[in-house]
Amino acid sequence: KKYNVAVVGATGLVGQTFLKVLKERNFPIDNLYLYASARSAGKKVEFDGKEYEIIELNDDNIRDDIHIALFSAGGGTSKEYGPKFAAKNAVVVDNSSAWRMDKNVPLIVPEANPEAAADHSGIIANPNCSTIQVIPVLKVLDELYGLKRVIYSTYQAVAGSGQKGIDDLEANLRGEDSKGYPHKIAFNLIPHIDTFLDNGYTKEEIKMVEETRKILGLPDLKVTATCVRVPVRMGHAVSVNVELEKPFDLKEVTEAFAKKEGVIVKDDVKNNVYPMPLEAAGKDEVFVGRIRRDDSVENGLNLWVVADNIRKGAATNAVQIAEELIKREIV
Ligand code: A2P
Ligand code: 11C
Repeated sequence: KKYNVAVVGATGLVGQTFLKVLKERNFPIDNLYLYASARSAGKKVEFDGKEYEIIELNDDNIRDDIHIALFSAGGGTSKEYGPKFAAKNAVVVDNSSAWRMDKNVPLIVPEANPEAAADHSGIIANPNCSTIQVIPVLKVLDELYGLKRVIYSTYQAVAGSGQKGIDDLEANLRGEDSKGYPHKIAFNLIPHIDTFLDNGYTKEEIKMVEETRKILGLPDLKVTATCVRVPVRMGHAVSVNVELEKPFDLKEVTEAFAKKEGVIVKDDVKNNVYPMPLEAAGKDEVFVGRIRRDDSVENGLNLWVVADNIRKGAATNAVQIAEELIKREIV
């Protein structure tokens, strides 16, 4: 069976990667509808050797034969148009933060909670990129030993800000100031992603906390995060400090990660092998290394997790969710 698929935000960094990933995974597409803003209407985009014309997203252009709609056109667009596509019987897989914490919206990382897809009411949310990449690894630990507390410190690439982030890094390297970031990012670190809240945390940090709890189904899990933008083009890295409920064996942990679908262990420090953004970029898996005990607490573990934030962190995870919908005959 083949499906009618819509991509909303088809001209963007994530939208273009949706198309790449759909093609690579041989997604069973019957008709493809590519939406973007009025700015791009009529523009031609290629997919699988065929040219498609960009459709302007407005109320009159929402087709009623769409089975699956992949959205990545900003939170405002998802808030407004997600329900409108769902009302026309499409299942929306939304990459924005608009719907993630809505209790009627499943938030899914297929390596952890694919079964949540069954409870959708037309919209399924794709988590934030920095959250997605740590979940497959945490899921393994939760199943084996139980999670007690998690501390994240992130090192996030400029591609997380879309094309404008990449443009700022390149402009800075030419000596120019940033247009989007509040400071220069080249040769710098900015401990500020998304906006600040009254409690001194950024929204990005709170997203990591809340989304981790929701996806793992652990509403009381102790989690905290510090999120930092780094002058890396593509690929987020996260230092993850975990306290487990039960004692663990390091070799057993490493073997369990290696067995987990979608996770690749890169941990051979004698030969300088550990995950890095340059190697993770362009890949769909999550890479984990620097696996070592934290002796400052009982059952403590330190990990270093890297992934392509536009692939596993956005497009690939969303397409995997769409594949689950087909596999589970939900669509
Ligand atoms: P457009 O190219 O027409 O502006 P990125 O994350 O790389 O900035 O991409 C954002 C994507 O979301 C683009 O495809 C962009 O289309 C699309 N987009 C932004 N605002 C709207 C809107 N109001 N309606 C439809 N698509 C939008
Ligand atoms: C970043 N994580 O790296 C952000 C981008 O909630 O989907 C994605 C924001 C989101 O800047």
